[in-house]
Amino acid sequence: MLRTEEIPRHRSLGLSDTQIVEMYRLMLLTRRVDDRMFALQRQGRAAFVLGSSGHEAVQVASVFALDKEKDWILPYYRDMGVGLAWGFSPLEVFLAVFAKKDDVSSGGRQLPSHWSDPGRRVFTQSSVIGTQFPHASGIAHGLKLRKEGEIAVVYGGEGATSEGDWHEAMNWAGIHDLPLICVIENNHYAISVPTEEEVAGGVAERAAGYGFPGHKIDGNDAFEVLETMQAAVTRARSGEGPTLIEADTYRYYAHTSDDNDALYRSREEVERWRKKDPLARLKQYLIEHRLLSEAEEARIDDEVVEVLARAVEEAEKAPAPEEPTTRVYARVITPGPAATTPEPAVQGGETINLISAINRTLHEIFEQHDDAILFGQDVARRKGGVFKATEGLTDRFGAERCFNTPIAESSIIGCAIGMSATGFKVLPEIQFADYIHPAFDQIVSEAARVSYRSDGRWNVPIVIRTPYGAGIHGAQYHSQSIESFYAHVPGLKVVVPSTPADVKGLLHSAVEDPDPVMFLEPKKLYRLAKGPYPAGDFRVPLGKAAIRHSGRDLTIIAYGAMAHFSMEAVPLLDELGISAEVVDLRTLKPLDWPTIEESIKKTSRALIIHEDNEFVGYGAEIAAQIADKTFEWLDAPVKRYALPDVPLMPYAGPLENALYPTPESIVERAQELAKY
Ligand SMILES: Cc1ncc(C[n+]2csc(CCOP(=O)(O)OP(=O)(O)O)c2C)c(N)n1
Ligand SMILES: [Mg+2]
Repeated sequence: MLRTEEIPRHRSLGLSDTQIVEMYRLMLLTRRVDDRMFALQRQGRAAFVLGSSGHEAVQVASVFALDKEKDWILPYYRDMGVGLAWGFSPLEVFLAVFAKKDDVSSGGRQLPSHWSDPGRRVFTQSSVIGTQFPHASGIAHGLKLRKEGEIAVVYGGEGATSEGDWHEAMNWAGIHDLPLICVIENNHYAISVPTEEEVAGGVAERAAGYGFPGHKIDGNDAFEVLETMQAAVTRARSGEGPTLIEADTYRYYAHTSDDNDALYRSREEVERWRKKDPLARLKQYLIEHRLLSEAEEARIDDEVVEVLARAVEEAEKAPAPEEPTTRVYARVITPGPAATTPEPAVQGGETINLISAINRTLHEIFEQHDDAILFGQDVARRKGGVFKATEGLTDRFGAERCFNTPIAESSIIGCAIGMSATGFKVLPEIQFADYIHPAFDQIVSEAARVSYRSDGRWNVPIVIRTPYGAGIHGAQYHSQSIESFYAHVPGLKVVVPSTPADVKGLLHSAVEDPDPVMFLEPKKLYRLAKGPYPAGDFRVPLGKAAIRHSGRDLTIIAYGAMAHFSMEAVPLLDELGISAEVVDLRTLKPLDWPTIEESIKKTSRALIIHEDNEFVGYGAEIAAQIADKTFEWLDAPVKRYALPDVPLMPYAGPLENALYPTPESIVERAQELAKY
């Protein structure tokens, strides 16, 4: 029996009687949504569903500790209770289940239960396990810089804590004492794999390694969840830093509607967990405290059933989406009209090299955009980057705006994505393109897809700068060309400058663009390419190639260092009586096709040059388009001058020299083509 003087648990945690009954209603609603979704799936009316039954306490109670008017959340696919408690309506839930046009999270482009809504500060989710954690750290970082007391909460399963992204994100959060709470719903399985086969040690214990508290709690006890969350919220809001919460729980349905859980767990095990059912426990509490009469319980039950019936009916009738090709980009760039004459020379301006131009432009960007932030390895303070691109930024603009990161490339990009969601212009630097591969997933699965998968409601205005290419005797891991990996991906824009003026014009344009831009810097040209640096406002639009030299006999299509060397080949070709036109693409995605087309119509011969391997390289696409669209104009086969299938570059000077194109070797190829 209760002692009369004892304060009921919900009141001691600051909840009114109405609020605790509301918590129960939301948990019940969550349970019933699940039952309804799985029934629809079995009837063939919904294609695929993900259950949350069993997880209701950790999901719903955790939200009761938050401020829904200002905090940010990143729920994962199992978080129906988080979604409903945060304010997604049953109608919104079923619009996603039926993949309808008005699905607020994705407009029917993403699986159901993948929550998203900028208006309610819910960042869009992919299905890639673990990628949300760096986003959350980036969001929390942005919120910390904004100093308005908001916090971020990210959810995930225990299986996700094995992903590198999780560790990188926790490390980042620990380094910066971020206002972040990470809630791990440990349901003892990652699909079929039991925890002991996937998690060494424990989840909560891992927080100690990152320098902040980790709590293991009974995730089926709504009060324990609320109490732990409240302490974590207080800690986060007061600037003390992150908290990791591992909530022990269990899921009743199979992993998804596609999974057969009988293959990896027994009915007895499920029944054992049902005895600890979070919903039944809260209901029992309410009854014991005379907060839920039989009549009230029946009324809530009926109301939930009716709300769901109406939501299903309305959602099923709602219109289907119709546009599969829109919102790939926040700003679509349609190249054209064609450039047909060389760009006028830049007037005035001091002659400087490419790396100085990058440094100057970054200073200008920081002056013009108060919200510009740059981070990467060794970029800060006096070091100013291994190539000096970021020299002086920390001193001039402060350590909040230009700072060093751990050697963890996935988090560099993932946190940039998250921080940009809070309104910052983020310029992550990857020290060498050869080391961007750990961030491939964050670039192609996340940054590139955010606009499309959120039906255009989120976008990722980040500029990823990285030095790329060979010719500096950097061997195999300081020489790679990476452009074709990224030019292949819808949602990205890919830029390669080759002159100091273009650095200024393109980098400003990239920062002003609302989409993720890969800004690939040909490091061979850092000191080699010199030219005037335009004064004042100067922009080169993305998606616009430059005719560097006008010619009649053939068109050389190149970019980066190869555009530079092609220009050095021009006078040599002139001496041989060959008039070469040089097209410097500058933007690889989107491609300025009209300029190529006009040039081919004039010269009837195409030589495409890049320092990447030829096979499935960027030149293959250009060659295919030329063959396809200008076939009647051609007088010779389309030629590529690119590198053989060798991991680029070998270290020994003679080996690299044998492979790396030079003005002289370009002349040879051009001569052959001109003769054809
Ligand atoms: C990177 C990645 N690998 C594999 C998968 C396939 N997959 C989807 S859910 C899942 C299990 C996740 O388990 P956990 O994090 O414990 O969350 P739970 O589903 O148990 O709530 C796996 C392996 C994926 N989506 N992403
Ligand atoms: Mg799990």
